[in-house]
Amino acid sequence: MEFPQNVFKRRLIENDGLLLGLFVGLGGATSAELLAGTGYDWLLIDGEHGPNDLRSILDQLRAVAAQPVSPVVRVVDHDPAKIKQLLDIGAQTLLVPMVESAEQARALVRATRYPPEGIRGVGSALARAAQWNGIPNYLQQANAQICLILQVESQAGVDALDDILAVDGVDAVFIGPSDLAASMGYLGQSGHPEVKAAVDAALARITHHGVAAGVFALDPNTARAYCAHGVRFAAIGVDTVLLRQGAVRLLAQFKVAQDDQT
Ligand code: 3PY
Ligand code: MG
Repeated sequence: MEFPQNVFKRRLIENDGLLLGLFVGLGGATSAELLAGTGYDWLLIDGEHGPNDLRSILDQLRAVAAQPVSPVVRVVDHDPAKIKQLLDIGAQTLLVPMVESAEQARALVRATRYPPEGIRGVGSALARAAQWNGIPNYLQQANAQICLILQVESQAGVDALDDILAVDGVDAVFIGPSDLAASMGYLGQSGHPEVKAAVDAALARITHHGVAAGVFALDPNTARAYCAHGVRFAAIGVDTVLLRQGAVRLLAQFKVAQDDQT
């Protein structure tokens, strides 16, 4: 059995264009499977805000595995034990929220690597990631296939950005405008000019540092403007938002048509 290559990491390294992604927060395998066939480069299975646990994330990883889309799993916190479980069920690319220091970044790198580089516990006989020891030399190959994305989304994180970027093993840094806005005193106003300027500046710094930059923006014009800073991967939608907007729009359209007839 071959070791599954991390396509997302390879595409970042090879500079394979702008990778467009969608946040998946519905928490179900069927919706994840449906979205996996819609043409996005990557899907974020959201263990931070979505109603997910280890089993629902496992179901979604299985559901998207047959499609040419890269799953990225957002962890709920920095706990190395939870990170270990996600790696063991087969998540290769992790997005870690709320990173605010180089010390946290170093601890996260270590949580995702087997010794001597890190502290990941060894349980490959029990791990889907290793095909339950069906992949020869899984332990020797695993570290190289991990893609670690750190999410900077607070003023403290932005202040520590240069230190975080200098940490070996950080594959990418993703800016979260919603939490950044909140920490800047603009709760619910991620489109505020000062927030946008902070996002612009952070993305430019990440790119300047030679690290892959990522960002989240639901407004297409804002997303395009952010991407001008050399952004390598952007989340441009959320499944829950798309579903709700579609339902509301259909109802409104039907009612307008009905009113026109009367
Ligand atoms: C944020 O904007 O805070 C997010 O976590 C989404 O990227
Ligand atoms: Mg956030």
